[in-house]
Amino acid sequence: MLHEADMTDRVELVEATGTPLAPGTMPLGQNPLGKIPALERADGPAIYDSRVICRYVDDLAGGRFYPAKSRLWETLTLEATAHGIMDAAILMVYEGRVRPPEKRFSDWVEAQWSKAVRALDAVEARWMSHLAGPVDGAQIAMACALGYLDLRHADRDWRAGRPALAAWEARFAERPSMQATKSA
Ligand SMILES: N[C@@H](CCC(=O)N[C@@H](CS)C(=O)NCC(=O)O)C(=O)O
Repeated sequence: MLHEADMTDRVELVEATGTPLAPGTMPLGQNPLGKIPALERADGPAIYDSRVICRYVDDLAGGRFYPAKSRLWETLTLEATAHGIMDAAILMVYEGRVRPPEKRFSDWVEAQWSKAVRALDAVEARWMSHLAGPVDGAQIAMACALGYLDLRHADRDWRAGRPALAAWEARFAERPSMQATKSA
């Protein structure tokens, strides 16, 4: 969102790592939930949760990425869908990375993946016309969620059976914002 809004020069990025069990360098002072991202502001308290931060950045940049009603409700619902995919994908990662092997619960991991599958199928079936419209917060969130699936769950092959979404992602991934923030 910072890249799309042309605001990168107004923000300093600070690295943070941690998990629910070991918060490490997570910004606990800025976000009591111990999660990233959080945004420190010169003119007020820190704000957190990427949806809140995106709205804030968009507001500063002129409000291009959250359209007027009634499209706004679509944008927010599709954005929430992307966040749901990411939340499920992150919980799957934590199950493998944080939980001791003898306590891992594969049914629970698969249940999380089922959420992602249903959401991806819904996007393929019902949301392609929205994705074809003007770039908005939902499209940015969806592209990030798909990028995260490629990074952490490539073996699940989210593109299989979803040609429209796969084609959309390939085009969106060419945007300079996505190129500049590609996960290695
Ligand atoms: N809804 C939040 C989710 C953020 C999130 O889950 N961030 C992960 C990134 S690794 C995190 O900070 N996890 C640490 C934890 O859950 O303790 C957002 O969009 O900002």
